[in-house]
Amino acid sequence: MSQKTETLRSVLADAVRAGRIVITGHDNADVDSVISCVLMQRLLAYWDIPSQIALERADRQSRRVLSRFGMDVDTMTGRTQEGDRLILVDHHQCTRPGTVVACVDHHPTDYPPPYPYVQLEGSGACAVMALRLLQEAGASVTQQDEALAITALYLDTIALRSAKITAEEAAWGERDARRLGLDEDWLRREGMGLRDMSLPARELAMLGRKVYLFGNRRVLSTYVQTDAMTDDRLDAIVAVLREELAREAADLWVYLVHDPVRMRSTQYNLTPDGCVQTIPYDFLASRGKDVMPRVERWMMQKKEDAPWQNSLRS
Ligand SMILES: [Mn+2]
Repeated sequence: MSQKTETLRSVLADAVRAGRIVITGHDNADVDSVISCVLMQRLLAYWDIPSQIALERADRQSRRVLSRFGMDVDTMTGRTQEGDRLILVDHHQCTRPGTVVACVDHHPTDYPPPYPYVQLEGSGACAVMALRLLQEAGASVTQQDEALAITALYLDTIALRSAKITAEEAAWGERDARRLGLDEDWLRREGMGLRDMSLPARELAMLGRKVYLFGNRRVLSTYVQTDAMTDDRLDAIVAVLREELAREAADLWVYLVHDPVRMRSTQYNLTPDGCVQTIPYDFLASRGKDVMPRVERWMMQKKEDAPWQNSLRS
């Protein structure tokens, strides 16, 4: 067992004496969050530490994808309680009742949280970090574990194309998908996740919704993956976002349009004063790696009277 896994094991062995151990992903859990929970629970089972998975809610794609593996995501949702000891995977800001004892995440931050065990790394998928922990702990890793981690990797990196995945990790993912006999066409299709742009603007505006708390500032973010965005659709989506920004009384809404075909992203920052700032990327930007750390820095440093435009230069 590595030093890292030994530290995690002893933190959890202490925690289980204080309360029920609950593993949870981010709100509106995506495939990577769900699979990270499953693999983390495998690790705890290997250590004979009882735990439960309790997601706030799971998104539609995760329901569809996990059912291919014979798993029912609905059995993994549930509430947490004040006395619970929480393990956060695929996020590091706690949004639910309970005391966080450990966090394994791949969303970088300049402001790491002070939990007893914190592992923040720049991996394409958090599920890959969980798979590595299983291996480092000496547990026997099954083909199903590997297949789950590779699936999470494809789906969390726009089919291995996002800027958050290294060339080395992408090559490993592709090689192992082949070795395990996974359906690569299906992985690519699910990973690219191209949306039907005839869907209602409200639906296109609210995909992949996440809430961030940066100091006392509340930031919401959603995104869409498409190669067919038009000015008209974008106007309709922005109108919905303006409404939602006001309704949520948030400080900022970050909307991302990822075009996996042309391999580029555009970021739209909507502020309560009605402005929309557009930031183009000439690559597929990652919300966790390229976008939110910069927004976090901006929000943490922003003076009340600072002009929005000046503070996002980096
Ligand atoms: Mn993730």
